[in-house]
Amino acid sequence: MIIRDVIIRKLEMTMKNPFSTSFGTMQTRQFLVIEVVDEKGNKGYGEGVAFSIPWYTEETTETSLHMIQDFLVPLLKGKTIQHPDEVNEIFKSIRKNNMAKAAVECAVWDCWAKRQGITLTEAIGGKKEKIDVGISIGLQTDFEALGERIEQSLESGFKRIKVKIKPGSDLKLLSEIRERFPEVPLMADANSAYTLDDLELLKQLDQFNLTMIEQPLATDDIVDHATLQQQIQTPICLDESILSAEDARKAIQLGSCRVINIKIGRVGGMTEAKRIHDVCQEAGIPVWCGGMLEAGIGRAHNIALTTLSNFTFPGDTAGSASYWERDIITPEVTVEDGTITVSEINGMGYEVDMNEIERHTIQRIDIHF
Ligand code: OSB
Ligand code: MG
Repeated sequence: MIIRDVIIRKLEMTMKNPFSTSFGTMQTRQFLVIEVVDEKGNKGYGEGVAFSIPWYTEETTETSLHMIQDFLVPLLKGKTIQHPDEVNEIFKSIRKNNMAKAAVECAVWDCWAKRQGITLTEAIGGKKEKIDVGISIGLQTDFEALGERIEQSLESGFKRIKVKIKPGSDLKLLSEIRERFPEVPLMADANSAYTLDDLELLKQLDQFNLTMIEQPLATDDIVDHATLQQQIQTPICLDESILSAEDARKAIQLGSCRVINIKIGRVGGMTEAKRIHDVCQEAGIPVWCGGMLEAGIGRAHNIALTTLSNFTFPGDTAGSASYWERDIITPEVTVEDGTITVSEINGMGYEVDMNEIERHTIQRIDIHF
């Protein structure tokens, strides 16, 4: 396969609800859509999940656009690609910028699967026909609002609830949730809002029977997380700290976590996501698929990834309607009884809705080799 054209689009869409975490609130979502076209005319799509502000990782929509246009796409020029795993190797000369890499790499995966006449799920070796999903609920203004959101999510059938916590909005919040929903599979995501100075507070999380606590400490830490895991019963799940299969191996070896959240963008693509899955499976560490408030293309890739066997906890991949008035794919991703049925359509499993994509495009760059 030889890539002949790459179209980079920057889109801006407004989410139905603002989403708040310990690092801030967002409602306007800027993201990239990468379209690749091979020499036979097959097309593939990838979504660049970086936010417009560098609060989750250092990347932004603009930095990933720069990396893709000026460094990553030029590396594909003239290359014959036998298998999409090769893209990870081709991009190795560029340090980090994982979300930029993943956007292009996922487009190549989609294109290659279509060219082979198989689904992306088959292409990566996934086996599930349905995947279990949970929902991540952002920080709310008060417990009333949060309770309402949890209630609605449970009625819709989501398999587990994840809430965001931060200093000042943690123990009391979780105890209120537990009072009203004693049995619900519940987890809390701190997005790095604590340090080991908060050890006494973090120990108290054990009383809430959380399935896990996600990324309590610094984004780049695996040492303090190991110290913390020794002092608490609640399993630690790492998100921000794991950028590669090597990171996963080291974190597991140190005892820094008992679960890993895999996000394709954070780790630089589908190939690296599969590797982390395999490293974890080998070590008996379950994984689940995280979310980046994706539109349909990113969501489709997440669904395919989740079909791998060690994705044993429900992921954050809710349906399109949880985020958007109207998604950029058809059909939209729907959730029934807390599960998504994996598409049998070749490639990523959904058609792109070009009208919707065009409607939200605020910048477009065409590259032809
Ligand atoms: O930490 O998992 C996270 C959203 C934006 C940035 C980071 C995170 C999240 C979520 C929401 O928790 C996941 C989703 O619903 O897509
Ligand atoms: Mg997280």
